[in-house]
Amino acid sequence: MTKKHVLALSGGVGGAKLAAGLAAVLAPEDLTIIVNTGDDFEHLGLTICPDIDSVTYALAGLNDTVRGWGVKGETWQTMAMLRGLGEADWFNLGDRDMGMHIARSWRLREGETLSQVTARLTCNLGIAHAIVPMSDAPLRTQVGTDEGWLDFQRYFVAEQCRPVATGVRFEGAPGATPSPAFAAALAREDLGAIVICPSNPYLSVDPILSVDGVREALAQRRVPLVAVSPLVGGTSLKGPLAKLLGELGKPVSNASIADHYGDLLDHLVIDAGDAGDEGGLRARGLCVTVTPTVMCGAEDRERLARVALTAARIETG
Ligand code: FO1
Repeated sequence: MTKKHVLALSGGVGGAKLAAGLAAVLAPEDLTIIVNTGDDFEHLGLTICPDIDSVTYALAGLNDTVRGWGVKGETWQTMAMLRGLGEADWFNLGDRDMGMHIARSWRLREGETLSQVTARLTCNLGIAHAIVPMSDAPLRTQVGTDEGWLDFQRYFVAEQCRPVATGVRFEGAPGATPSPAFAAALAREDLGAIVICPSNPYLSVDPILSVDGVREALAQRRVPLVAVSPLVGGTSLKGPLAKLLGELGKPVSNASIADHYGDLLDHLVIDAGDAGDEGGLRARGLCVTVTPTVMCGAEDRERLARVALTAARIETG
């Protein structure tokens, strides 16, 4: 049997870009995209799943590439009305995006699991590849700060990552089991590689690794595990990774990314601007590919996907 199935682990914006690249170069039956749900929260009675939305919109070609999240060509009438009504306006819900949150919340309330809802909505948007929540149980990321523990979206959006971070924890773990499709993908006989997309290891990938049994299952699978580093030129392009690393007392370098994934990691793909990190990474026994990792368009996404797959010894044709 050819072991060619790829399991990709993704957070939001940066991860979603590589996930879209992988979907562009792999057939639907050869790819399962597992998405972080630690950022999810209940807001104004709706269930919001920002990373599932980012991956869904990226694969459907609906994503706003300038803002980095949400739907392109968005309008904001709902927000204006909510504001006028005196309701919370710190988290921006676009008019088109609202359709997603309403549909998801409605179907969940009707008794579907998050996996079932996600499969339904992605399929109805014409996406053939499997976008799978890491768990159907709530596992919520919280950031410890000098102002106390904050729920992820409070830290990220309301506070704009300003408080000094002291730690990260996942409410609901242990106790959250992998979603059925995640468990099935981990057990596939034809699993050929695991690709960790360029998402924040602490805030976006760790929640996935914290789902019951996942870290152990990944360690036991004897297939290449390749991570694409989210650092670019010694910093994070968007998001709080560089600030977070500094506040947690870790160097802002790929050594910290490698340290974080530890024994799980076989191969790290790093940005050309961080070529200076290569020697140190190789000295710890890692395989390294140095390549431009900034993804500005479809061509960049597909090229980086092929680089990651080559590192994972997966043929893309
Ligand atoms: N990010 C922001 O910085 N501000 C927002 O108001 C905001 C709203 C939002 C609504 C729906 C959605 O799916 C994502 C949204 N995001 C927003 C992005 C999100 O907070 C983060 O990108 C992820 O949670 C981190 O991966």
